[in-house]
Amino acid sequence: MSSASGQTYSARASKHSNALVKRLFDIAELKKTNVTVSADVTSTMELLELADCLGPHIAVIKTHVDIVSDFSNDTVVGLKRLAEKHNFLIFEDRKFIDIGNTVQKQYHGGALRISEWAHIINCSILPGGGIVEALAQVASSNDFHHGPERGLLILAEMTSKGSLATGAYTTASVDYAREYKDFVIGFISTRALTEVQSDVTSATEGEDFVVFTTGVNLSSKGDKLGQQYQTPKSAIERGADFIIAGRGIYAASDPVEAVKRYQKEGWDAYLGRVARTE
Ligand code: S5P
Repeated sequence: MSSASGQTYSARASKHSNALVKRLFDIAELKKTNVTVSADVTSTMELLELADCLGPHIAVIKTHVDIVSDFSNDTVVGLKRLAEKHNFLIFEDRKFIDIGNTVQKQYHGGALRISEWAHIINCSILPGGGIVEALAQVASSNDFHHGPERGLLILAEMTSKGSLATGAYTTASVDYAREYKDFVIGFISTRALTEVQSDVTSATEGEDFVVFTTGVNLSSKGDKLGQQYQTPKSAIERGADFIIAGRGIYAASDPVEAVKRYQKEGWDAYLGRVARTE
């Protein structure tokens, strides 16, 4: 596990050079939560209701706005308002995976205009480093200085059965993160990756990438379509800084009671990890 994993969120915030990561760690510490809810619902009303009732207990809301059947400017305005009200960040899980010229248009324009409202996005590095360069160019463009602070997570591993995001792909994810470390804030992965051995790059002093782990569920081991789950505790012990849970929270009979359980289990596991490193 990376050395950063053993430190508190506030210690990491105080040393981090990236303003968005500082803010993320500050939110975690202030609200005592490392939960990202994956709000995979299909209408604006459901999305905003979830964001409002879960808001006090989450650090980040993860969206798939392309599954929201009535997506419009109201969806974005509502989400932004709730992000301010409850102090959480917005992560659009669009998983960009194309040539640079295409992803620039997908990030910036189209019907979704993701760069105008999402603090965090993610991409696969299957197309090579050009995808990261292209997204970084959009994020730093002068056209967007009015938008939110922005950062990228590299999809370095996947939780689905038979995933090909392993081995050389995962190592290359770490290499690209290091190459573009001003824009890449971390990884979607099932574990801390900074000790991955690479022939191309090595960790720099104080390297601190944020690990978001999906496939987290307290009561299920997986679904019929290949999803594979671990618990919040196991995810944090393997190096997750933020746990991402979808159906375990939003599909529970009482999502607020559920999010509180994920919050407590995630936070206790984090405190345990930090205490063991002291
Ligand atoms: O490897 C991955 C990467 C992601 S981003 N596995 C995943 O499940 N995800 C996303 O996390 C997926 O798209 C979904 O939005 C969420 C998991 O949802 P759950 O209902 O299975 O917790």
